[in-house]
Amino acid sequence: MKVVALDDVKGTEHDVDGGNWVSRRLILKQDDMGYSVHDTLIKAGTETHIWYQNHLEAVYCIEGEGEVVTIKDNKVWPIRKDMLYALDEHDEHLLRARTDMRMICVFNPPITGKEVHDENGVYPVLEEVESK
Ligand code: 9YT
Repeated sequence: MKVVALDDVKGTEHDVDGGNWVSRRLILKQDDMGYSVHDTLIKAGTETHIWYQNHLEAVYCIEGEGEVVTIKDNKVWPIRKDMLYALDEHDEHLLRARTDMRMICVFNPPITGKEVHDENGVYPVLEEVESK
């Protein structure tokens, strides 16, 4: 069995600053669970363009509020504490944080950590339209 404390991840290579967000990776591919689990803070007032073409992601909001806009239909999905959204169709979307948002994110297949430094794999277009 394994126990991971957020405090043990903070300040390590698994504590990743993505600009609009900070992601603490609690479980990664190398943990052999078949998924990765991240505690992610989305900064208030940011808009992030995300399109995980190679991953499925479920995102459970445990603090704050904002919205997701799915690009294909321009639909706005309000998200607040105690709500989960699942990108079950690799949905290209905009994530807008009205307040700071704290999200528990699960990725299948799991993130290795490498994708973070080479965003072309997981976040192919993130840099083009990162924030407003
Ligand atoms: C909610 C979301 O996808 N934010 C971007 C960061 C990502 N969750 C990550 O790498 O932890």
